[in-house]
Amino acid sequence: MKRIIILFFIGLMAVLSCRKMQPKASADDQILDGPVEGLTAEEKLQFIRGDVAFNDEVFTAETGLGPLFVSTSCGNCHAGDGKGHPFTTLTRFGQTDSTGNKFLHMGAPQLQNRAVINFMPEQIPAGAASTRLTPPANTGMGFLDAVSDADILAMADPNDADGDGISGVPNWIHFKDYLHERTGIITSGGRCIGRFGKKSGAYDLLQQTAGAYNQDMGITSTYEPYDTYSGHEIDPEVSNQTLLDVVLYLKTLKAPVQRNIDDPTVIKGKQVFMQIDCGKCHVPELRTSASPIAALAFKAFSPYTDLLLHDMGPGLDDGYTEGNAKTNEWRTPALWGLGLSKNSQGGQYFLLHDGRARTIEQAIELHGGEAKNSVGKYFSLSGQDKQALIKFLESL
Ligand code: HEC
Ligand code: HEC
Ligand SMILES: [Ca+2]
Ligand SMILES: [Ca+2]
Ligand SMILES: [Ca+2]
Repeated sequence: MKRIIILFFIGLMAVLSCRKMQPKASADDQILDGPVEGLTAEEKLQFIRGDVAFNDEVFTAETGLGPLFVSTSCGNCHAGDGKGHPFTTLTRFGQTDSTGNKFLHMGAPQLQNRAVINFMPEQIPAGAASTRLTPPANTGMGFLDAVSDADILAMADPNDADGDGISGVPNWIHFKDYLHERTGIITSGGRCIGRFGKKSGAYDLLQQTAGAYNQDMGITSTYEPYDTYSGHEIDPEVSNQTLLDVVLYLKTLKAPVQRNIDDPTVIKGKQVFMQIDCGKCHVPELRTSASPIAALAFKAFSPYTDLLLHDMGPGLDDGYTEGNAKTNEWRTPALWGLGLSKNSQGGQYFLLHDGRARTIEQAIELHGGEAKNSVGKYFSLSGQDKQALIKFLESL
């Protein structure tokens, strides 16, 4: 079985890398791995270096892998920069309420289920809650990164003042001292607003990247210097230059291109989407603020997210908290690229945080909590309107 899985991935990679090599732009709207337009020559070079580090650099014990790790490269989990398959989930464990994680001394929160030779992989301790997360797509991250804190906060409605049943909140996370890049950072009680990760556990792409090197591959950096096994501070195993190349690569990966935008059914589907309040969380358009990358500054873009946490009801409760995010809370995922996710998920959809939904319809039907009213409206749509909605979602 393992071998079949590996062959499947090799096949998948081959397909994805052939696509990348196709010279003509006709398939451009099918591909996620490409830079945004308008980069400087220097940014383009850095993008390429970051692409190589992200996709091609496979770590071994000799180059610092582990000793405890989950996978050997970023690209292993984020193949083609699209959504990952449930074969490549991350497991986190421990925290069951926001008072803290009592399993920290047992390797929580992240499970490193693999180890280099002579080391024992971690196991989930008895009594700990655990969650399994599928890898999200990495596209258009720079746009999301350049939205101002103030704009995110403006979308929040913690006490549901407008009475529509939706009360998005930011995840207030602990501020790490190396996080300085954004201008206009809003803090509260020493915490800042998280926006990356399924529970918004990371403030920016530097934190996400340094954390992934450390926790997913056991690769230390000056930002995250602690060894996954001993917990001791050790010399960096990835240079700051490479890490920042990867951050720039993530920032400048283009946003997915919507397809069939002139199709009347797609246009109708978007109307339905807005009518039944999907767009209250999956906000169709956001704007970036200032950015050191000129191509990203002050741009309107269409991610279909508010970057806020929502109570999604008991069905999607994973029993695990992160920062201020409760067990039933998830950050609204961007819907751009949704229709392309099958390409990187082996020809089938695996949607929601753990990949449990195998169709778009199922993903909608599993919404609860704050999305209850919206899903109620979905269930009372005519068959034709439902089809239009799905067709619109597939065009994203
Ligand atoms: C073992 C599989 C795995 C590996 C290896 C991995 N990731 Fe991820 N990645 C994930 C999962 C799962 C998530 C969702 C985590 C979460 O929600 O907190 C994620 C989240 C992310 C996000 C946030 C996306 C979003 O929508 O908010 C970024 C960016 C990212 N990874 C980049 C990287 C980089 C860079 C590397 C290599 C240094 C890497 N990942 C290695 C599985 C992986
Ligand atoms: C209250 C906010 C809210 C509303 C309203 C809402 N969603 Fe969502 N949606 C979310 C959150 C949060 C998730 C992630 C849940 C999870 O991963 O468990 C999600 C997930 C999804 C997904 C899966 C995406 C993926 O990448 O796995 C789709 C598709 C989706 N929503 C479509 C819709 C549609 C269509 C509507 C309108 C009928 C809608 N949503 C209404 C918050 C909302
Ligand atoms: Ca190491
Ligand atoms: Ca661990
Ligand atoms: Ca509200």
